[in-house]
This record gives sequence, C-alpha cells and structure tokens, in this order.
Amino acid sequence: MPRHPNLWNPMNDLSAAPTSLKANILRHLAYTLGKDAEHASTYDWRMALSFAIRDQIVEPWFASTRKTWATGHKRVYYLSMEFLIGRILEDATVNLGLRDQAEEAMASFGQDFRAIIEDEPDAALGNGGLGRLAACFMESMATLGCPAYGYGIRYEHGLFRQRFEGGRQVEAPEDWLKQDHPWEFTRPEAAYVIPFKGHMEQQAGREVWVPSETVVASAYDTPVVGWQGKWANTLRLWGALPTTMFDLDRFNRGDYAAAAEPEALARTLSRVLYPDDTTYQGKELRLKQEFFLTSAALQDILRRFLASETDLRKLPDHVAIQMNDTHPAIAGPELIRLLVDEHGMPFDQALPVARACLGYTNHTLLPEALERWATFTFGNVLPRHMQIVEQIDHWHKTEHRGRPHYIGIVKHHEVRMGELAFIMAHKVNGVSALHSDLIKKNLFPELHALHPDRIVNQTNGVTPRRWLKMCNKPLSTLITDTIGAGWEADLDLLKGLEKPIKTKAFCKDFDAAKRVNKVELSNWLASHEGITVNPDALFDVQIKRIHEYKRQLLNILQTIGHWEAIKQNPNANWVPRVKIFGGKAAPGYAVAKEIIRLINDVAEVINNDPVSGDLLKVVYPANYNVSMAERLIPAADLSEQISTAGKEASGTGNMKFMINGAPTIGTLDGANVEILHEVGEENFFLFGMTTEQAMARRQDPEHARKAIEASQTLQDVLQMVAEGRFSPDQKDRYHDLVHRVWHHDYFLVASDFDAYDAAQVRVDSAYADRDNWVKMAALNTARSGFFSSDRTIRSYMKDVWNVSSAL
Ligand code: B1N
Repeated sequence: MPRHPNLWNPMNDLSAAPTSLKANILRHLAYTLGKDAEHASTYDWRMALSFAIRDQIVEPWFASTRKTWATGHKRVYYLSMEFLIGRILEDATVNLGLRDQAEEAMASFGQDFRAIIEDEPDAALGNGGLGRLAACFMESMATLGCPAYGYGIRYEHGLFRQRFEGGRQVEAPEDWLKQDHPWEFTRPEAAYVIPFKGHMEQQAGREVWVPSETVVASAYDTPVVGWQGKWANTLRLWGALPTTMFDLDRFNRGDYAAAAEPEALARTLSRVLYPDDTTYQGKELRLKQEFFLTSAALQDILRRFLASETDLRKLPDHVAIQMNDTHPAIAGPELIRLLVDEHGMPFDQALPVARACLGYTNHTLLPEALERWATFTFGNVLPRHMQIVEQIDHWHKTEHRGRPHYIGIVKHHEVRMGELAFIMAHKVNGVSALHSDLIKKNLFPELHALHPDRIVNQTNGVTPRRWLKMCNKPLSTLITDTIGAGWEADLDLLKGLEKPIKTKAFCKDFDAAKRVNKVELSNWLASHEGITVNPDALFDVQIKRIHEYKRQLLNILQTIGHWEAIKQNPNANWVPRVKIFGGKAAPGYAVAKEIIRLINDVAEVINNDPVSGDLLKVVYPANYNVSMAERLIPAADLSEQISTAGKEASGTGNMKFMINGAPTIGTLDGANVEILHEVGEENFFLFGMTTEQAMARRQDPEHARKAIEASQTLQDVLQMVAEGRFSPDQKDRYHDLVHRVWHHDYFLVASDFDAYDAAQVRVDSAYADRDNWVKMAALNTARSGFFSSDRTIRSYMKDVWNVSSAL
C-alpha cells in the first residue's frame, strides 16, 4: 500500500502539498471502497478515481464559497426543473487539467481509462435542449467565476431508457442512483418544509394558510468546477422526504401498508422526471414538483441572505433568480408569500422587491408547451398562491388602467404561467435573435407594448470544454497545436484558424482528425448496433427529441427518395451516405412514435438492399443521450437542423455540430439564423420557407396537396410508404401517417420537401469536392466562437443579473 504522511489527517490533506493522484486513487480504493486492487472491478476503479478527482474540487469549492461570503458578492440562482448533466468524471478531470495524469494513473494500474469513463451512467435529469442548456450554464458560470447556485430536483429516475422492439420505441425506467453516486454531498441540515393544499383562515384580521399536506425538501450538493479549477459553484438538488416518517397510529393498529403511505406520497415528488419536451399536461403532481423545487430554493435563498443581512428590501442587491422557462414561475407568488406572510413586508413593497430579483427565460412559442393551470387545480394545491396571483393581476391591471388589449394572468378559469412570469420578472428573454423577436411580435405583444424594455435576447451557447475539448480529442489537439492553448476559455480565438485553413497541410490534418472520429464511430456502430458502415461515406446526423416540428419525417422521406434514385441508376457517381438518427419520443406522443417506427422500418429495408449497398445506410442507435451525442457529433459531416421556420426557439445541437466542424443543412429557424450569419452562406446549406412564408402558406387549406402534386419525387415516396414497401408484414401500417402529410401537414413537410431534396443534392456535389468540403467544415469550427456559453453567460451577467465576476 502506498504510504504518505498526510494520509491520516484530513486537515493536512487540505493544506499540504497534494498527494499524488495515483496515491489518492489507491487510498480511496482501499479506505472508501474497501477493495483490494487485486479484486477491484471497473466500477471500483471508477469510484476510486471519482473520489480522488472530487477531492481536487473541494478546495476551490471551499475557496469560492468563502470568497463570496467574505465579499458579500451578489449570487445568481438558476431555477430549473431539468439539469441534463451527462457524465461528470471526465468533464471534471478535463477542467482540472488532470486528464493525461488520470489516464496514465489508470494505465499504471492496468486499467483502461476509456472503459472507466464509460462505466459512469449519465445523469439524465432532463429531456433535451432546455436541460442541457442549464448544465452548460452551470459550467460556464463556474468558469467565469460568477457566484451561482443551480437549484433542481434530485429525480430518482431520470429520463426513461429507450429500446426498440420491432422498430417500436419501448420505455424502461432509468436507474442512475442504483449504484452509488460519488459526486454529491448529502446535506440533511439544509431541509425545508414545503406546504400544500388545505384552506385559508382569517386569524386576527390576517389571511393564514393552513396546509393539509407537508413534505420536507432535503438538499444534495454537487460541486461544479469551471475550466482550470479556478472557481466552483454548487448544484443543489432537492429530494423529497416525509415530514413524519410514518403514521404511528395506523402502524400500531396493524395497518402496515397504510402506515408507510405518507412516506410513499412524499417521495413521489422527487421520484421521476416528466418525459415531456415542449409539451405540457396539466397534471397535479407536476405542479407539486414545480412548487416543491421553487419553495425549497426560495427558502434557502432567504435563509442565506438573512445570515448576513437584515433588510429584505435589499434582496435585489444580493440575489438574482433566473426562472428556466415557466416551470418555476410560481417563484413570483412564492417569493411574495414568504416576504409578506413570513417576514411581514407589505404586498406593495414585496412585489417590486420580488420583481427586481427575478428573470424569466422563455424557451418555446409552441402553444402546446405553454403552461396554463386550471384555477381549480391551482387553487386546490396552492390556495394562498391563488390569492396572491389574483392580487398581482389586480395590481398590474390597476397600474396600466386604460391601456387597451390588456391580457390578464387569470383568464377562462386558467392561470397562465407565461403572463405571470412576464409580469413578475424585470427581464424576459428569448434564446435566439429570431425567437426573441417572435416573443415580442406573436407571444406577448400586449405585454411588450406595456413594458417595451423588458424583453431582451440572450442567444444560447454551449460549453466548449465538454463539447470540443473533452469530446473531440483529435480536433482539439490539432487546434492547440495550431493556435496554442487558451481557446477553451476564449472561443473567439478559433478565428486564428482562418489563415491556416488556407493551407493544404492544415486541411489535411483537419480531415484526418475528422476521419479518426468517423472510424471510432464506425467501430462503435459495428459493436453496438451490429451494422457495418463505410467511414469514408458522408455521415449525415439528426439527433434531437423526435417531434413533428423538428421534421425527422422530412429527413426519412427524402432518404427514401434518394434510395429510389440510387436504385434507378446504381452506377452513377453517388456520394456514399450514412444517415444517422438519434432521439426519444415522449411516451404519450403517438405520431412521434410512428415516425420512429418508420425510420427503423426504412433502415431495415435499405440496409438489406444489395443494389444500394454501401451507397446508403440508415442507422438509429437506441437510447440517445448526452454520452451518445459526445460520440456522434465529432464524427458528423453534416448537421441536420431542419425544423419548420418559427418553431425551434434556438437549438443548441446545431452549435455543437458547428464547433466540431460539421456544416449545417437547415432552415432559417432559431439560432440557425445566427450560425448562417457567422459562417457565411457559402458554408451552410440553406433551404426552405421563412417564418413569414410558412405562416402565409398555412393560410391555403390545400397547401400540402398542391405541394405533393407538384413533386413527382414526393408523390412516389408517399406512395411507397402508403403501399407498405417498408412494412411488408402490415401493408397499411403507415396509412395514417401518409394521410397526415396529405391533409394535416401543419409543419409543412410537403411544402419544403423539394427545397430540402435540392439542398441535399448540393451537399452531395460539395462533398465530392473534397478539398473545398474540408475547408468549409474547418471554417465552421473557426467561426463558431460566438456560440460559447461563456459569451451567453457574460451577457446574462451584464443585461439580466447585474452581477460581476468574483475572480
Ligand atoms: O429549449 C432549448 C432550445 O434550444 C430549443 O429550441 C427548445 O425547443 C428547448 C417543457 C421544454 N423549449 N421548451 C422546452 C422542455 C421541457 C418541458 O417540460 C418545455 N424545451 C425547449 C434551450 O433553449
């Protein structure tokens, strides 16, 4: 066993020179895991390495916390129902600058570093872009030294695992906490009572809420370390516990099952993540989860504030609270409730204090995603908040008396969470330039007229540490060799690649780096999916939640048309393609599930066709998640961003592909518009209707029929699908889906089909010109600096949070 004088005294460990990583790994293996190296499994080694790496985070974490307290620095609180973190070990190792050392240490123990990294389950506490954005923001806030807490729910079960059975999606529960989770610290002392339901009572002339249910929110802290370990913040996730572990009366009467009921009931609050992405169901449990997170966070925020301050009117000088969509929008009324009911502040004073603290980020315009709670449900679960919402509504109406077209918060027996969040926030932001414009014009035109300075744009970004440095070693090594280090924290430095891109030598290296990733992905596809693909084919990738507006259907229909064209003329000079799909459908979203099945059915037929052979393959690996994205994106040649214009608020996958040197085929939607602007139209495959054209097109009730009749290719493709060419065992399987395209094509698959097909032809000819293609790909990387989430966070700090860096 290794010996070190510091091993036995933890205080020495913190202050003295760090023990070597190797020694720490062995120490944890023995004393934390209780395992002899001889008998340690991959899991044991992963845990030992994780604890050893975690040790290195604790010091900067303490230092950051101390500094924030000592200086009374303003803190940011990011409230989100989702944090889609993925794996933590490699990210932390990279940020601490310990990857090579860790790899070498594991090798010296005879362990394969990759296998250890891949043993870690994803923390999948989110559905898609919204949750992943929250995770990127946490990393950027730590990198920039912005004192911040993320607040979320510690779901026992994250997003479901996806399997395919006969091409159909089958969901299984996700179980990330089955093994020990080495990254969190349990904080039983940070616990708050969360009230629900009950009734209001007059007591001494005051309204008093007498709740009939309570649960306890108990904290679990995960440190989030920034680039180079200069700062670390806390992600605080709440777990639900019963207030009384169980009902002793019932237990004594022998009613054992019922006695455990309060415990089971409480725990359901943090049991499972709702698997909906950009849709909303008015489920009571969801409202309870939202209040559970928000109330716990606000109680924690006030407790921390009152530990060093007394005057709650100063709260906005010390506290910025960001609402990630409307899911935590109950924060407005809850903060007022705490200030008024618990701290005796008058309502008229509490409202402006709350508003000065709060910001609201809108992530979608889709009407099916906008939260509206029936006043019956809302008033039943949160009777006190129902009163406060009506007070806010009344106050706002009085303030703007006489202004026309005023939209209230409560209307048609529903509480509209968007309007509530807007009125209770001092800044409201969209997530791309186009989206923020549409918020002003289409979503909140009346409120925007009343508050013309409130809506601002904050175009999304992604962390270049995870999404380039960590996931794409060949390319990041080449970048550092070419322009030096430093781009990781200043992504605009990638501009320095523009000159080298003009040289043959650099382009050759860039191409070689991409090829390494493509070979690696091909090997993975062979071993995991049992499919052989040609690494020299064009890798065309669409990975995201399955949704009609994202138009995976457009992609697969065009794929069928392309296959048919190859079969007509198999000896033409085709560019070989691999069509890669990844993504899950919400379990209750029937149309999305049909699209999944169609993709799998089409893959089955095409992949077994000897005529098209290696010229076209369709692969759809099951259970797409953050870790799979980290494999697919670095290996992609083409990024599919083909949503109906006006529907994708931003997209963030689009940015990850760009950074990793994959040109986009896409519409003028979300952040695609800004990607196009940065990279130039000669390096982007633009197609399709604009938002305005799409809106006009829908006015014609015959738009789909006309588009189909005008396109021989689309007619043939729809005919093949309808006839059962891809479902020989059940020929009418896709009748309904095809019928939808003809008669209910709200997302304009038919109207954009020919333009998309033509853009794919342009892609093929561009790819055939290898030198120019590589240049185009490399320019995507060189011009992607704007899409670092560091830029986004700096902008929030300045325009929304009014907070400076503490570094
Ligand atoms: O948020 C991402 C954007 O890049 C995407 O364009 C956008 O679609 C996504 C309800 C949502 N909007 N709304 C959601 C998620 C879960 C849920 O229960 C809505 N997700 C987005 C980041 O800005």
